[in-house]
Amino acid sequence: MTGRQPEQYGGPGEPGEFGGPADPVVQPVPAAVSARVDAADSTLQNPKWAVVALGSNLGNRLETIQGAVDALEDTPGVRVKAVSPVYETDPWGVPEGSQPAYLNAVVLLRTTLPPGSLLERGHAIEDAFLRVRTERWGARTIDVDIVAYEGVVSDDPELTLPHPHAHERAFVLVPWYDIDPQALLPGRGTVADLLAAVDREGVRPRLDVELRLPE
Ligand code: A4P
Ligand code: MG
Repeated sequence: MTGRQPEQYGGPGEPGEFGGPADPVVQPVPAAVSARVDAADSTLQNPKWAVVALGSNLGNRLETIQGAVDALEDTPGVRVKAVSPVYETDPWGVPEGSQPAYLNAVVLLRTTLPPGSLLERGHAIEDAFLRVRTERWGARTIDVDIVAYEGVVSDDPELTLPHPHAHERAFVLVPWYDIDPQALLPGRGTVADLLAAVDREGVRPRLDVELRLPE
């Protein structure tokens, strides 16, 4: 008998059309693998809410914040749903007069990215706008902070959720309340209640400028 026998290829299948090896019989996918695939699939089909705070106190502040909003919208798996009014704010956490004033705004996103990937994208946007890190709370062209990601609570220093200072910062709470008066900061309460407890002085609306919601 000439030619190769199917057994040579280790499986019960026929050899390929051109005499090549036949693929072995496909085994059922293990349940653990199916569960992982289903979990990933459900994240992709169930976008989550995220709240991102943007701040700038160097360079063309408004243009940079708009650039960051556009870059978020250009991110696969991210949709910008709302953009807050813009506020001119006194620098927080540093001696008075040591830094220029900030422009601050908050955006609401729907995203299929997990929190860590959203943070990575935020860092990439900071790098793209030549953010330089020399000191903590130093002046910067842009800061992209994840204020909250659905109900996720985490004390991981790489990504603390909600942002550890959001509840005490009027420059985050005021613009957030503007675009979502019912908002809740996980573990802290309603933004409306938190807002009533903070000093809003030093957070001034800039009615003369506006951010565009990307189309
Ligand atoms: N990180 C942990 N959790 C988060 C989060 N939820 N979102 C980590 C973003 N980053 C988070 O941040 C340091 C590290 O924090 C990152 O590596 C990240 O993995 P950074 O941006 O490199 O440094 P930073 O911004 O100087 O420090 P920090 O502690 O993040 O400062 P904040 O809280 O961002 O505050 N005053 C006014 N008026 N307006 C402002 O926008 N911003 C700041 C910066 C200070 N004062 C301000 C403003
Ligand atoms: Mg930051």
